Order: sequence, then C-alpha cells, then structure tokens
Amino acid sequence: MITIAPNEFEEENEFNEKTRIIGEQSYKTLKPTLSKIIETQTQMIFDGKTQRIGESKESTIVDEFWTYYSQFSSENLPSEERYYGDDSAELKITILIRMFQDFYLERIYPLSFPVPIIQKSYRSTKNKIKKPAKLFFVGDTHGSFFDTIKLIPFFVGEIQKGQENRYEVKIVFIGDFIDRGKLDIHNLLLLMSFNLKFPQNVLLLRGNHEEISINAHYGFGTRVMKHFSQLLFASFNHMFKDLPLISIFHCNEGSIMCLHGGIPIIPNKSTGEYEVPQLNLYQFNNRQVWIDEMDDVTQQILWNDPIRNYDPNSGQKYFKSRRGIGYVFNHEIFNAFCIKNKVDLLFRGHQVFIKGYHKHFDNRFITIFSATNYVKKKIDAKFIELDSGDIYNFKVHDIQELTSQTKQ
Ligand SMILES: [Mn+2]
Repeated sequence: MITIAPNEFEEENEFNEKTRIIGEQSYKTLKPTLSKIIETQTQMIFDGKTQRIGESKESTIVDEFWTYYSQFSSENLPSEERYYGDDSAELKITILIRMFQDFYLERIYPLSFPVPIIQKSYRSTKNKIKKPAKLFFVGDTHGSFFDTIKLIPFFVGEIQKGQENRYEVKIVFIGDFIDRGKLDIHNLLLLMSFNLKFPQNVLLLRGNHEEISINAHYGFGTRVMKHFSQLLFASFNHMFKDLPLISIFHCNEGSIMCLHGGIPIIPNKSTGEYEVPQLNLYQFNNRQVWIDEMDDVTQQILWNDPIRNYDPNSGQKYFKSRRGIGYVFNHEIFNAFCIKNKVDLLFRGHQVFIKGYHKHFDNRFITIFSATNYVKKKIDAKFIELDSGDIYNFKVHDIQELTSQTKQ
C-alpha cells in the first residue's frame, strides 16, 4: 500500500451519497419541466421559429446584458439580490439561454453530431512571424465575478488587437462557472453574453458543476430557485447538457486539447489493465442533464484528475478518485491517450492550486485555476496565453495584475 501525501486542496468527497440523492431528486422533480422545454423547442423548430444570432430582434437582448454588465467592476460588484430589470429578468434570461443553446447546437456542432468536440486548425501558415492565432485558456471561475469582470475587458482588448493585426483570437473557458461563489448567476450570465457578443472568439466548455446533482447541491440551484424559479433552474440545466466537452486546436508544432477534468480510462476489470478511448470513435451518451445517465467516458472527462504523488514501483496506474466519482491516472495513461488521440499539450481546470496553475507530466498536462477566492482560500488565480506558432512557450498571466476597467 503506497501512501499518498494528503492534499488539502483536493475536493475530497465532492461527489457523495448525499449529492447523488439530491441530484436524483432534483432531476426527477424537474423532468416534467424539462420535457416541456424540449417539446416547446421542438415545436419551434417545426414551425421555423428558431432564430439565429444576428438575424433577430432578440439579439438586442445580448446587447442589453452586455451593456448592463459594463457598469460593474471589481470595485463595484452587482448585488446577489438584484437582477437585470428584476420584473422582466427571468424572461430575458430565458431568451439568453435559448440563444446560447442555439449557438452551440446549430453553429458549433450540428444536432446530429454525437461527439461534442470542437476542432480548429491552425496549420495554414508555416511562417512563424505571421501569427495565425492567439489562444487564451481560463480555468474554473466558480462564481468569482470579481475576477471575470477583470478578464473580460482584457479579452475584448485582445480581440480588437487581433482584428487590427489580422490574427485569430480564441478564448476558452474550461468549465465550472457556477457554484461556490455567491455571484455565480451573474458570472454565468456575463460569460454567456460575452460568448454571444463575440461568437467567433469565445468558447465555453462543460465542467462537472454544469450538471444537476452538483449544482443543486453547491449553491447555484438554491440561488436560482430563491431569486427565480424551478423553470429557470430546469432551463439552465437543459442548456448545460449541450455545452461541448472538448476543444482541439491543431497547430504546426502539435495539437492542443482543452477539457475540464482528465483522461478517461476504460478499465479491464478482470486483468486490472486498462484501455484509453479514441474519442472520435467512442459512442458518447454525453448530452445528459443528470450524471447517472451519462456514459463513463463523459463522466470521467468531467471528473478525473492526474495522480499527484505517484510511486512508479506500486505498479498501479490508476485509482478510484477520492472525489467520490471517476479516477486518478498516471503519466503512462496520459501518454497512451495522447498517442491515440494525437494530442501534444492539454489544458484543464478542475483542481485548485494555490499558485493558480500546475504543470504535470513533463509540462504537457497543465491545470489552470482562475478564481482568486475559493471557499475562503486565497488563490493566485491565473490564465494562459498561447501563440499557435509557438505552443510550448505559453505565458501564465496573473489575474490580480489585470486592472479593472470599464468596457468600451
Ligand atoms: Mn471541477
């Protein structure tokens, strides 16, 4: 038996019997409401009433949210109790959710496409001086509106620089936008508006908190029910299921993958050995509101972690996670996954590190954490900047060093 050094920042038992029961109850309670949402949406598609971003008057809703959130800064935060327009807030949020869901279902990947992977290629130029793209990766924000409000004006500036100097700018938020921090509804609405305002530049991936048994238990659900309704809580969770799990950027030097948790493992129960899935062949059952209806691979992409203090003499390559769901995996599993899926560099969130990031496995598996306050812990929150022509020399930015400013 090897001893693993205790890690006070690991989310021990984050998923437990209590969360499973709460999740199951919430899911069962919301099921009729969820069916109604699906029915209404399907009818709208049949009636030809779906409207794309930029083609409808509803797009002014995005501008309204965008303008509303522009008044806030780290020094002037919105109240947990007040929402845009108050009386009309729920209706407007519902429209925003619907537009956001359409963005992922229609524009990013079509309804018939089973694998929620977003692929982007930057192989077009071999000239390193002409930079084809700048990529930014943000880890868990967990309702830390205080930090998000600093990040977004910085990114708006970067998008403008990209337009002026003709290179692409992609910003990926790697899940866990809600729970923990009290301003999580605001945090999510701001990120959704940012995504819809700059649809060519911004991507939001699903985290393990964008699932009902977790967000019914860790704060978001309680807040949505208190300030709004069960219907809105159902609408949010119906939308979360359509967020993509993975984004891949193919660059000259190699491919970069982003996902929330970790490498999925298919254990062979009789031999103790394992396989790693080839993701584009794997039959996903990922678009599920509730964790127990997801396939194993999807669950693990959202929940797995790397082993931190690995003893190579132990012979064991993976363990059941102390989080209560999923596995922790070693370097060998990461390498096998990278070979099978042609990945060279991977960025993920999910784990808290006091310095805001951690490089694992020969600096090829990188954890980012992007909230300065996390359950009463002070974190040196970080985000990553990467040039697609020079992927291994990425910059690690300190969120505290960004100044809070009003958006133009
Ligand atoms: Mn997480």
